[in-house]
Amino acid sequence: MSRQNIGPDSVILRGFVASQATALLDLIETVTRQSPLRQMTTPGGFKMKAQLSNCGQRGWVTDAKGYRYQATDPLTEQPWPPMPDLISALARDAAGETGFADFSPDVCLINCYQPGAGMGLHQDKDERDFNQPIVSISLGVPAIFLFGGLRRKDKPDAYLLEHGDVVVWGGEDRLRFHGIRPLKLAHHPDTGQKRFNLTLRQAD
Ligand code: MD6
Ligand code: FE
Repeated sequence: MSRQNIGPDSVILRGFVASQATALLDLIETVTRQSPLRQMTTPGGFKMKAQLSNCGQRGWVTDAKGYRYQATDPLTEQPWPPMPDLISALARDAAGETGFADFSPDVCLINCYQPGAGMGLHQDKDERDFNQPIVSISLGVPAIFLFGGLRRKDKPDAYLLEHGDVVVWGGEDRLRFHGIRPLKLAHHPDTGQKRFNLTLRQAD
């Protein structure tokens, strides 16, 4: 494992979950059998390019009414699948490693990217307590993560995120704009052409 600081309160922990990656992919498979990956629509009427699902007490959703966290999956009208212990434990360890003690995630957003899919620059600001960090786990095909500033027009830095890498960010970086460049066509032995990203938060 190696550590790369990307901001005053943000780090990339390279390979932090490499030895649990296969187990994590199996858990994603289990969760998404119950709450399938789907493309959601933004309040502005655009279909998101990444497919998403959630596990945990609540899940992040977007539709014509806006962005929010809610306890039920709008597709199944059932509660989201519970967050597997391995996922919450790894997120807590990664946060602790970075100086954020007592991180206790209640939401795990699952994003799935196919070749050509990316995510535009955005801020994560639907959570209640911005003192809590976000932990982000990358699996499968590598992607370029864009990490900007507090203003949309600030030029982002670009970092490669690979299978098993974890990003932890919070503190003064918590509201920085960020995104994912459209995924290049590539192959990973465990995921084929796809990239999965888990983002863990304490939303409530
Ligand atoms: C992704 N991640 O890596 C998209 N947000 O696929 C995010 O939007 C993100 O990685 C907040 C914190 C970490 C992230
Ligand atoms: Fe985000």
